[in-house]
Amino acid sequence: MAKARKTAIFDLEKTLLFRTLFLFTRSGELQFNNEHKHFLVQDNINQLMEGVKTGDYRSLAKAITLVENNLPGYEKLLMLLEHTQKAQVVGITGPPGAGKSTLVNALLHHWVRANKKVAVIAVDPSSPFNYGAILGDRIRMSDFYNHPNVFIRSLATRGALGGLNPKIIEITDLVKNARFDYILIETVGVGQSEVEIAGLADCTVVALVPEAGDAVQAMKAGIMEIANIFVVNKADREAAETMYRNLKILVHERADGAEETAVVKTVATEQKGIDELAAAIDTFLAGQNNSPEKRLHLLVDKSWQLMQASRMKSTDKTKLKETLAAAMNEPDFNLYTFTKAFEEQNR
Ligand SMILES: Nc1nc2c(ncn2[C@@H]2O[C@H](COP(=O)(O)OP(=O)(O)O)[C@@H](O)[C@H]2O)c(=O)[nH]1
Ligand SMILES: [Mg+2]
Repeated sequence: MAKARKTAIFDLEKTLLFRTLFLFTRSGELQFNNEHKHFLVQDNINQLMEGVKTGDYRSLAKAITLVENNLPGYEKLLMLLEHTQKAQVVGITGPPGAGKSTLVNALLHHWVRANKKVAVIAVDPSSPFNYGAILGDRIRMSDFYNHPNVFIRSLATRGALGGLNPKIIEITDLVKNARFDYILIETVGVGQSEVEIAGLADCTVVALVPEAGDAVQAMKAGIMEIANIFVVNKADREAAETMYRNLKILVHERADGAEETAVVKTVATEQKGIDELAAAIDTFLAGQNNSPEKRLHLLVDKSWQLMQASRMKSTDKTKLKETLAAAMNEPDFNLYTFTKAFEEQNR
């Protein structure tokens, strides 16, 4: 009897301990939930947009949350966006471990010193800028979490094709309205994402490391298409010089007499080569021809993607998987009949 009671008390204590721990670790989410309620109660989308446009980071963070999660009012918010923004969107992509996050941090140092306002959107799941990272890591990896000229937001990829957040177009437009000089988007290069980031960014920087020589050969064609600037990071390593020379040959061959793609050597951890990189970015941005045709092409692309996303909104991939798992073993299974039926049932 006594033993049973003791166990019961112990269980209660354990439960309380876990509850407290749970609440503690999830406090970020709790706050986030309160924000949801806040939206629902006040429905002050106009006010929120005003906040975004005056550069209030809290408003911007809330607005991104609203759009990222399709919360009530997000469509209205998007329709309030203006298209006269000056922010330049710079994409940084490359394989995991190339030093993209470190480069972002180094560029922040450079631009903040020049009194620029910079937003960072990190879609790299392993980025130290990512929410998931423990606090200590975030503090160690970025010197700018509380800097007035810097806004940092990380986004989950949410299994989107190509490793970008499915709402990246909308979120980038939102951040553009908050009057930054630069918007840096860090994405890990996984096949498609380099291509997608190239459509989104005004300038795409591809970060590579000396050891990536073979990888470059393998993905040469695709990567040459999208890179506006190559960075050979970790130039403190021996193989950097070879990598640099090989890249120079590649860009020279490709240019065929026209302007060559810049190749910059950096040691991001030591802030080396960052002035050159920032200069290369500005040179590229200044030399870009913003022809009406190019703009039209990009807008068509964006609009197309938005429509696609909106049409697929009611399609739940988990449910698709479950339904398919049951159907695929039927002797008369046919993917086309199945898909049509699934579509009709889930309209
Ligand atoms: N030796 C050296 N290490 C670097 C350099 N830049 C980044 N690193 C290190 O490489 C690792 C991966 O960097 P990170 O920025 O997280 O790479 P990401 O995955 O591309 O974002 C970290 O341990 C960095 O400290 C560099 O220029 N030289
Ligand atoms: Mg990273």
